[in-house]
Amino acid sequence: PNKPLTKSKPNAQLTELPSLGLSADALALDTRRHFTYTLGQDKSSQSAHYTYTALALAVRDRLMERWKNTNYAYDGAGCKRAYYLSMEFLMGRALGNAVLNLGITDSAGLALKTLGLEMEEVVESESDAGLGNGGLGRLAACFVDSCATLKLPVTGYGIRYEYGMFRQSVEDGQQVEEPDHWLRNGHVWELERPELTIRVRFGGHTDNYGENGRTRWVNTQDVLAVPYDVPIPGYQNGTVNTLRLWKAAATDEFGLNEFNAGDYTASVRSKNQAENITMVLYPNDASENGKELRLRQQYFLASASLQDVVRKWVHTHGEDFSGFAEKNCFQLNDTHPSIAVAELMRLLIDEHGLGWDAAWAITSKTMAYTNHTLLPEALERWSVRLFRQLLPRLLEIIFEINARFLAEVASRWPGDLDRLGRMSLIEEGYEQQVRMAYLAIVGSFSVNGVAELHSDLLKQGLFRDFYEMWPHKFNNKTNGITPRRWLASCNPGLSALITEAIGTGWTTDLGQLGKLAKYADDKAFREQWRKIKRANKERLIQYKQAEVGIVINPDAMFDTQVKRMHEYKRQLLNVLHVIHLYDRIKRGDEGDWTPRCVIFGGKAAPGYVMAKRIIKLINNVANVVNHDAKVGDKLKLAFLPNYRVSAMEIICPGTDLSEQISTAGKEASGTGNMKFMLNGALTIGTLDGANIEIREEVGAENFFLFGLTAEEVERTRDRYDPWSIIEANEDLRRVMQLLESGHFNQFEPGIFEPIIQSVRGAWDPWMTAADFGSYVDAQKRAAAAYRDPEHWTRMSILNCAASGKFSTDRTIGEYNRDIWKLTPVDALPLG
Ligand code: B1H
Repeated sequence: PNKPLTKSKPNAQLTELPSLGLSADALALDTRRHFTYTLGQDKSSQSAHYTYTALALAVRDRLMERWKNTNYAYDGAGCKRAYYLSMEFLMGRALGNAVLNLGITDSAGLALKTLGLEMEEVVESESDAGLGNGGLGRLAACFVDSCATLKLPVTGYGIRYEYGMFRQSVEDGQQVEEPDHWLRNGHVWELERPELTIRVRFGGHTDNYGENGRTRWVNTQDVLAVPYDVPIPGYQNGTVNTLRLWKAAATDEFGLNEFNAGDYTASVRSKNQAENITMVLYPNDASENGKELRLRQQYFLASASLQDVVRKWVHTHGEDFSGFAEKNCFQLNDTHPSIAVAELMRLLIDEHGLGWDAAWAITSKTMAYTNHTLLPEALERWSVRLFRQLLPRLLEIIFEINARFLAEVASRWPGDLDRLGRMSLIEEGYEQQVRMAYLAIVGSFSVNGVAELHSDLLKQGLFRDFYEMWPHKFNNKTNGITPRRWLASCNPGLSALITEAIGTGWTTDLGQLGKLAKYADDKAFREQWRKIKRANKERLIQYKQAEVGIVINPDAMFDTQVKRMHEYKRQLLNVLHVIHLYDRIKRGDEGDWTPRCVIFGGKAAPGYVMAKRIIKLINNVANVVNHDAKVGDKLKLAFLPNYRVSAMEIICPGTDLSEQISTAGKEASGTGNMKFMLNGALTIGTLDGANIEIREEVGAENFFLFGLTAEEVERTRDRYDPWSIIEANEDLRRVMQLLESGHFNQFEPGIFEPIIQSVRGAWDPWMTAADFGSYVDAQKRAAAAYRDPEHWTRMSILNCAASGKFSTDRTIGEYNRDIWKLTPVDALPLG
């Protein structure tokens, strides 16, 4: 598709256009034009989807001109660039974010009004781009927003999954998964770029040729990678960066053998095989997938993205790679794309003729690795056998990297064979495995964790040997969230009040929220603050009540835990507390009661039996609690199905109490904790991940702390005795009795046995019983605080005021200062 015109040269005439207006009139006119001409609709059209698409196209046009001018500026500056390689980008919806960042929220709303439409309704037509599981994918989405806002030349590279995170429904209290065919109604926020297609190899074998014994990888089965570019607008700064997502397509010769052998249908079948690579997102959060197709996806992403960058380099610099490392940096989002280390070596050596040492000098100055979890079940290992079969050339390179690396270890620690075994990129055993995290560390100049505690634990534990060898590589980058989506866009009421008090600066300089602290003592301000929270709670009820079918009292304390379902996150501890509250009501212990609505949301990996059983428990307890007349308004329990980005945009502004209750040492950072804090919720939490830093910022008196510390968890482990804990705690004993009596599963005998066992088991790695008592105490303190609205509102304001640190603008500023070292570049002004 990139065949140039030879006789005529129309480029300038075709592309030179006056810039598009941002007024309501201009937007309304273009929306009508797209509705009529692009989409072929007329006055009989009833479809909400077409009105959404028409407006989105009008907005997209305005992004397009800025996008072009951003690329001109980057190319013209010849600046250093960074690339964020991630298997997940959990973008959510784009329209509201685009109008906010273009500064046309009001005019777009007005434009729709003149057409008889409401923005709130129109945005609902857009499906979430759910190309991620949870925190790791959403972090990538917040990062690209901040990069564009900071005018940094950063490109996101990811996969255009045909099916994103599955849709969750609840039947009989159980999770049911349905495919998320999010592209079904078209996707206006992407631009296919077939002319930039890249070939990715799989299979085959290697052989040596020429006098110098160069290696080539032959007889491969190639797959095409077609880029789809998504615009990433900065906040009202003229910059539009690029998220480039790869789709797999078959080559023309794919299936040719079968075709020539006369088996046409078999040839088409093998075409499907190629396209399978980008068909579906693996729905496991913080645990390994271990499937061949997953390794294919990882290599596909790494190879296509690196080839894309190298191709562009060669286009401007020829085969001189001496300046490559000074101008390019790849940030690996967890180990998932870490095969990039070996792939860059392959490209430089096999395709561009560099020697090993030159190639290694470039690679190890170009790669940077972020670790997101200490959980052993998430540590990626790929069997050497699978590697040899799928990526034989890459395995050779990994072996060579390992040989040279181990030689270095041996010379540093002569005779320390134990250490060699521990640090080897290849794990020996029944079957040899490649340790992907070690490959990432060895090949990178920077290794970072995602919160202070997490980064410390990496150095002391998982990566201790590597820290000893290369202390300078290790650093911390505490996570953040983008204040554009997570306050300006999702909470217009609070945003307006904040802006009225302290001005608009906070949207790009979140530290300015500190100026709110003095308003905590202003009674009139507190009154307004409370009114807005109350309206957001009404909005939450309105959006979600239908889904849960119960009547919710907006004056109750909204106590929310939304995140992936995982044992280490301890949704179970929260349910045990709900059962305890129910038990208190039933036994008449209702003095000084704070009405509460406990809200859960989250998806369980389809194969994670225990997590699914906990969903079932939540729903069964809800069924009993919500229908008990004696309980009434005192306690409600709701499981909101299909938790996702767009749901959080309604949930976090309407929450009073944020549940961040993981077993200390297990949640690397958390980012939901930050969204709630920014929107004025108080946190009940353990000393885990970024909770520690949240508490530091807001002060101990404005945070409900409970539970063992990470150190105590480790120290207590061998002598953990849940039976005696349960015996000694009457509240917990009664809760366990209710559970064990089958009170919540009268017609489903035994279904909660595995959950009961997990609480009672001395092997319980999450130590739920150990923290129950202090959790109940902290909940009591929260309930008491909530009964004093002036006091609570004060703390709510102080939480928001102290959340400035948790902007991804700060996080990305640190990545840039310490790792990428890019210079911001202004987009060219519009013509
Ligand atoms: C996080 C993952 C993750 N850590 C494997 N690790 C996956 C691992 O599909 N997989 O194979 C998917 C996801 N996700 C999360 O990252 C942490 O648990 C959070 O604590 C952290 O806030 C988030 C962002 O750093």
